[in-house]
Order: sequence, then C-alpha cells, then structure tokens
Amino acid sequence: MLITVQHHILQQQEDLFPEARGNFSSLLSGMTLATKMIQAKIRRAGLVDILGAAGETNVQGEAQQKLDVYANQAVLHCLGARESVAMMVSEENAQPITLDRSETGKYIIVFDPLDGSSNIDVNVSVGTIFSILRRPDGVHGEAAVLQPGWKQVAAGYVLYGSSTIFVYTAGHGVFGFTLEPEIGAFVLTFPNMKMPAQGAMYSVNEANVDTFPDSCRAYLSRLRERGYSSRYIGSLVADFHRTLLKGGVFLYPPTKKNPQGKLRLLYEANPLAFVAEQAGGQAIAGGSRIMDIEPRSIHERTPLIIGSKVEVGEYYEMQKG
Ligand code: AHM
Ligand code: MG
Repeated sequence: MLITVQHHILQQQEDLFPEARGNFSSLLSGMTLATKMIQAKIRRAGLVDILGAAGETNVQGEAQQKLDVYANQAVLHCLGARESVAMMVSEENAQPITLDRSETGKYIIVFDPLDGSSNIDVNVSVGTIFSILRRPDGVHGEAAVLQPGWKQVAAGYVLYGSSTIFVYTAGHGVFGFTLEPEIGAFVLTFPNMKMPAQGAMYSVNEANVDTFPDSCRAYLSRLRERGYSSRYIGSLVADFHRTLLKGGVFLYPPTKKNPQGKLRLLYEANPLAFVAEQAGGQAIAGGSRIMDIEPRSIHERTPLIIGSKVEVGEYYEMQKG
C-alpha cells in the first residue's frame, strides 16, 4: 500500500495527538510543500542560470534568486500563512520573524532552509532542517524560542540527494519518505527507521584535526586502528543521513577556528539529535547531551558528536579523561 506523508502525519496525529486538531499536520504539510518547491528549484540549478543569463530574470520573467534565499522564502511563505504558527526562526534571518499571531499561535518553527551551502554550486547533496516547538505562555520574543531540544514537538530534514527524502519524528519513531517525482508526493519508504548500534565509518573534517581536543584525536586514532573508514560530504544532512542508515559517527568538535563548534544548536544539532535518539542513536556536545543544553541565543553554536550508541558512548567516556 502506498502511504503518503500527508496520510501518515494525519494518522499519527489522530493516534498520538488527538488534541492537536489538524494544526500539527497542517504545519508538517506546509514544510513538505516548501521542500517540494525547493527541490524543484535545485533540480533545475544551472539550467535556470543559463535560461536567465541575459539579465536578472529567467524565461518566465521571474527575478533570479540565489538558492539559499529562495529556500528561505519558500519556507517563510509556506509556513507563515499557517494559523498555528506564532513565530519563525531561520538561519538566514538575524532576528526571529514574528507574525500577527505571535501571542496566539501554538507553534514556533526553527529551520535551516538550505544546509550545506558550500555544496550548492557543485551538484553535491544539500538539505533543509527543521524543528517545531510549542509557544510557551507568557514568554515573549526571542526568549520564547530559547528552549532545550527535549521540548521539541517534532523535527526532521529533507535531503536533496540522488532522490529527495523527507525524514521526521514526532517523538514516536522516525519515518522516511521518498519523493515520487511523477506524482509529486512523498511516499513512505523507510518505516520506523533504526540506526545500527554500531557502524564502520566516521565522518569529520580531518583538515581541522590538529586543533581538535586531545581526547578527540585519540578517539579518531582508535577508530582507525580498528579499521574504520572515513566519509565526509560537508553537508550535515547528507553526512547525518548516511550515519542514520549505516551507523557510525559524525563529529564537528571544537576547533581553533570555531572553539564553540561550528554547527547551530537550535536548527542543526537539536533536530538531528531528536531524530538520532528516536532511531536509537545518541547526540552529545562532548560532556553533555545535545537536547539538554539550555540555549542562550537563537544562533548559538555547539560541538556535535552524533551517531550510533556505541561510538558516541565511547566518545563520551574518552572526553571525560
Ligand atoms: P551552512 O549552514 O552554512 O551550510 O554550514 C553548515 C555546514 C554543514 O552542512 C556541514 O556539516 C558543515 O557546515 C561543514 O563545515 P566544514 O566545511 O567546516 O567542514
Ligand atoms: Mg546550515
């Protein structure tokens, strides 16, 4: 039986959140709509430039936009119109985007519209990451968004790879859907995803190794001694998706250049940590669980060590010294 993402979300809502009254499924379907728009644009990347090369407009007379700007606007547009959205926070906007419903809407959406920016122009996989939080009563502005990851209601990502895949969790397992381009629908292809307890690959930007913490360098040598292989795409969503399916570990530890880590807590680390834990994996910043960190600012960075239980557990033990 063909199960579309819409059908699946509605089903989950009826079974698990009967009080949600359509709000929640409307949010997730807004997100799938935005990502379908983004993927359509990505699939024509390069072509659109050629077709519009004479000026700033393409053949349809539309202004050309950089993909990350387009992706941001697609999400803002598709979700900003949903009644239950109170506020949105995007990697692309310094401040939270407050809406008319800032004091009444039920949910806050936090997202990275197009992750893997260095890969956009070279035909390598990129992604969109999102997290959904409840709007807390009596807390206003940016403070409303500063919630630890364990409070997320749902989270997920879309990977624009050799196919387009939508992966999400609402706290009751992880589900993956592949876009069937002929019919334009995401269909369930990965029911109840589980990360292997252990893998055979690690994923890290090794050019930074000289400035990693000593325990991290020792950890990587140990994995190499055991015969681990290395894979690094440089798009977090793609590196994470491989780790989810095959097991192993992805690391972005503190470096000299980024002593707090490079990745963003609210819209990169937290949503992927939620997915990882729901799939049986783990996510830590070193000594602490990612989803327990109390954020202090919306664009805060964090070290991220995420993946299989065995590898992440071993990192945790080694960093304790
Ligand atoms: P971005 O949000 O500007 O795309 O940066 C985040 C990206 C991640 O996708 C990826 O894991 C990381 O940056 C790669 O960083 P580096 O090039 O330092 O290895
Ligand atoms: Mg990013």
